[in-house]
Amino acid sequence: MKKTGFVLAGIFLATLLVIASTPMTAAAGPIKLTYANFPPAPTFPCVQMEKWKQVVEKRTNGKVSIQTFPGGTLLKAKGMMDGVVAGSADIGCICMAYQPGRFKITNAVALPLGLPNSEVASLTLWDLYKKYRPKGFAKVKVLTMFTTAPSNIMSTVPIKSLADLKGVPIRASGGAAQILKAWGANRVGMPMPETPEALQKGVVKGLFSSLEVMKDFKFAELCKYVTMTETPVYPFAVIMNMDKWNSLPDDVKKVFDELGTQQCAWTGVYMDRHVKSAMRWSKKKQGVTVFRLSKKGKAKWNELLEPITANWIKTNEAKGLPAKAIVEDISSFAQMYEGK
Ligand code: DTR
Repeated sequence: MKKTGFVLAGIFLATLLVIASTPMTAAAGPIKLTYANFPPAPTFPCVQMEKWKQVVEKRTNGKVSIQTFPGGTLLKAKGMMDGVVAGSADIGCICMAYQPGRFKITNAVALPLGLPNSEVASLTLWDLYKKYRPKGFAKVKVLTMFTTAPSNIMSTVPIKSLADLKGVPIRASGGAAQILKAWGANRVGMPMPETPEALQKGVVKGLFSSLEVMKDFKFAELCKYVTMTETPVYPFAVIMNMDKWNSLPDDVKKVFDELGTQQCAWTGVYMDRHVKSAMRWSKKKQGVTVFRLSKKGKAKWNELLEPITANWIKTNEAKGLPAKAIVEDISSFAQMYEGK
């Protein structure tokens, strides 16, 4: 009996040793990556995330598997960048407007420069990033960038003129804040996921954003009015933890890099189309009224925005940033994508 006990113990120990010494790769299935996003699943940042996941898994022939976390379940809007740097998620999607000081150069696309749609603005932003490689992104691998469609005012009260907008509490973040202030609104700042509650409680009487949210967040149920201002866009980035990126095999890195521009363009095209369908739904099913400013009216609204870009250039040139060149590059890149 004693002998059998020894033999059994020996077999057990030997098995343990074999398990412990088996190289990790032998047991490894696909490379698993987590991808965090802050807004709910039906919104465009998450739609593009699912698209990217699907294409990556297909192009790597199942070598990579992406687990997505929409709705702030892994990281929330303001903690996204630091969370990815720290490795709490391998990949994350950030809205740069929520940390305006951190992403100065790329946030310049949110100046009132008249970028016409998400497709043009997204490709412009991506080129801007590649040209300037801003320090704010030095600690992460940037997988892609894109923007929203131009912003408009969605409100629970009709806003047909600057007089109607005066003092009205409207939610907006980043560069859009200055624009609302210039028009005399009472700007209230918060990330998008907090907006439904603020609208419901009447803390704000509207929001300033791209119009796909009328459907994706069902804002059309509360905001029965839209005032077309058609500026500005909001920039986004998809970032990856640097160590995780460095640990990827070259063929996988190649697939991710190849997708950078494609994902940027895909998201722009998706966003522009989705804004149109969301507005058809809002008008037809929710009885939303859209106000368009007259030519003269629009000129007046735009005139109030002129000092914003001029001031941005002045302040940032003084801080050593090539601010004038950045603004010129944005306009000139966009003109190419517009076919001008
Ligand atoms: N306009 C920005 C960004 C934004 C636009 N659509 C969505 C949807 C989900 C999250 C963010 C955004 C904003 O107002 O926050």
